[in-house]
Amino acid sequence: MTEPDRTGDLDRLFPDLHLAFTPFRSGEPLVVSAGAEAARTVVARRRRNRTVTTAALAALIVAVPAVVWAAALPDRHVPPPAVEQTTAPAPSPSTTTPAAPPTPGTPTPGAPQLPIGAEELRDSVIDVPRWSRPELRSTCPSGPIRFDDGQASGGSVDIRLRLTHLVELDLDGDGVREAAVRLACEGPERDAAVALAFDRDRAGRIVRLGIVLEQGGDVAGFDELRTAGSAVEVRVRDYHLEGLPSETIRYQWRAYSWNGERFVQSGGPTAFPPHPLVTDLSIGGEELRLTRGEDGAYTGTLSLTVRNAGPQRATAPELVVTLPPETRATGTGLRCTAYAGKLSCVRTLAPLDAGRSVDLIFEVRTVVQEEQLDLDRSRDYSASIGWSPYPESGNGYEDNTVRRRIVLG
Ligand SMILES: [Ca+2]
Ligand SMILES: [Ca+2]
Repeated sequence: MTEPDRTGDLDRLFPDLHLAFTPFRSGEPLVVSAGAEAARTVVARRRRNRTVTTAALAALIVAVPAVVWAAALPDRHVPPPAVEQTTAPAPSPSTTTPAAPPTPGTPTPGAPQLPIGAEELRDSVIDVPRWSRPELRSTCPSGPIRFDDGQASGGSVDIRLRLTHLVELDLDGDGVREAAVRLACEGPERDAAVALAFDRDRAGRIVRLGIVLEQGGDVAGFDELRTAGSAVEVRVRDYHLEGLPSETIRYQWRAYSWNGERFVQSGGPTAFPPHPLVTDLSIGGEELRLTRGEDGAYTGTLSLTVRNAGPQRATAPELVVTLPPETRATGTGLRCTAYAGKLSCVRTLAPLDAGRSVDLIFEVRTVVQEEQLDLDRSRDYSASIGWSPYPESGNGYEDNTVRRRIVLG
């Protein structure tokens, strides 16, 4: 039985995997420091309001259940849930903090702080934080941006910002709902997201309270938000969705809470355990020397070493070798195709256990007359190893390709 010719997939194999995953594994901290000045203002205001309103407004308690507005944002014509007001018993003296005198120039305390609703947030100006990944900054805008129906132009026809998965909850325990939302920067080669929380400033305007979570570290992405008490729970995944078998991607719910200064993880796992389908392969090779034979052809031996640093057994590592088009390569299991001005060869290796290495040898031979050899061109070969379609973690791809000189002598 003839093996299927997969050489047409060469361009897709390792370079694309590398490109697809490296941007989501930049090693940046999971929780980006928020601590905006607005947040401090809000907290200070909240302290004052709580002090005063506990005594003055003991009869009014705004009982607000945490509301999750599921997967897609709700139809904007659906009104937000009504705020239910109930009469509560007067607080006992022991829990009542004496009212502080109002600060001159500040709004008269006593007016209940309005919760933030989905409809309002979807049609407001949002202070989009600067994207922490440098490669996003040129395409994904930041700063104050007006959203219309949950969307905003990204400054380019191909880029748009979109609000999804809005949740309403009382982040700071003052009895009034704040809001958190997933903000995505979408476009070609772009799938970035940040979860943001919002509150109101003293004038009642919506301000960004902090960054709940941004993609980075072991979080390749996240696609859902929900509430758990005063925490925002985020469903994170360990790999990008594109180009991978769905069973490869794992999900976790991680909880983040506002500590008065910033969001910190308050629940759920803090890391993904080693992936059963991900291991760290690497490849090494030396300069390829071709010597002239009696028939005028140049020949040489290409020696490569493939290693598996673990932690898993790679059941079918795939080798890709790229050579100049004037050459042919032969060796066990090697299948070569000349196209696009180069010779590309692939070989599927035998299973390689963690901690083991294998040496590979191929014969390389020129197939044109010496005068046809383009000696002015850069003469390199490259060899890459991968366990397609499974990605490597972190910066694991950095040692998966070797490029060396070819020397005619
Ligand atoms: Ca609150
Ligand atoms: Ca590697």
